[in-house]
Amino acid sequence: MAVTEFECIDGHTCGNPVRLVTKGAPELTGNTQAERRLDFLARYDWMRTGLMDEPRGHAQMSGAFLYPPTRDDCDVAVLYIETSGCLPMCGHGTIGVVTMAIEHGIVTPKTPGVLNLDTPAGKVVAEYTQVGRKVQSVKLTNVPSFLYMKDVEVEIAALGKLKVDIAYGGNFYPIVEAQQNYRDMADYTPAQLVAMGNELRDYLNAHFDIVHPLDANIRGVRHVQWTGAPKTPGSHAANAVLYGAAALDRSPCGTGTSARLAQRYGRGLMQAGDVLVHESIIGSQFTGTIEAECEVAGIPAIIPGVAGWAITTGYNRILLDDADPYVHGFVV
Ligand code: PYC
Repeated sequence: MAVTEFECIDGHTCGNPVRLVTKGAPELTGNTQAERRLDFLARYDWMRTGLMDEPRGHAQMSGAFLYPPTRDDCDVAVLYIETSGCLPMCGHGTIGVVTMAIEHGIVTPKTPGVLNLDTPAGKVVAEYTQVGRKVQSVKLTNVPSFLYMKDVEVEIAALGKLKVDIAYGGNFYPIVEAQQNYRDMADYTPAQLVAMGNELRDYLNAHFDIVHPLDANIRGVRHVQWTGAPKTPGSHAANAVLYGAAALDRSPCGTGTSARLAQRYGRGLMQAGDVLVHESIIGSQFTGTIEAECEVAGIPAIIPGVAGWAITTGYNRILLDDADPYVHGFVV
């Protein structure tokens, strides 16, 4: 019988949890952070389920391990863990990780105020502002993001026929906007958004092979972005993002906001320099910006910026004890 021990800093980004594991990261093989992610999934996914799922975590739980970078232009490498799997990139997670790592002196950036992150999806730059020890805000410059498919016809039991756009912002997102059979996320309970989102995700993964054109290991839909009219002053749009079996992101979702910017750019509704203040299901806000235009395998793309804040809520020493029948977690 073995006990595996982890030390964690717990916190949240605009309401969504972040568990930064500061001790207990397994040694991984791989020349890139993307390769390390595959090694983690093959050998250590039980750590993710043990740390994220019940009874040590919950449906929304999301976190990260830190590693030395695999590339010279980065300060630190991040491995994202979440109830839905090991994400190529996580925006709210990154804002939380940067806040906690800087406040606790876990990483030292070469340039104060800027942390260069080696993520499985590519390089992400985090600029942060600090007053004393406290990080006040973090702005990410995310990986190239693009509209992948437009007006995809789908059908789910609860809503009937829908048309969705699929955009990439570090993960792939079907984006459901107002149309004949869907008006606004506010028309549904959280449980309905979860159930409909699971059905839509399953439909898309069963009918379409959704693959990043430059990295075949980034494939499939894990999240669904329901949209609606914002309620918080200053917001331009609202979303409710499903991930895992039952989680609705309490933040406006960093990679989801990047995907929404890319979708709007791809449809000619936004251009370089434009700003989208995005609001979550609890009314918290990220400021999304189109930082620059680029191309991904010939597809018009953007470099999104996403800004938000995070806070530390506590310190957690977690034991994965083989004597526990639920050591590797469970999902209800
Ligand atoms: O902020 O990118 C994000 C994210 C992904 C899943 C949950 N949050």
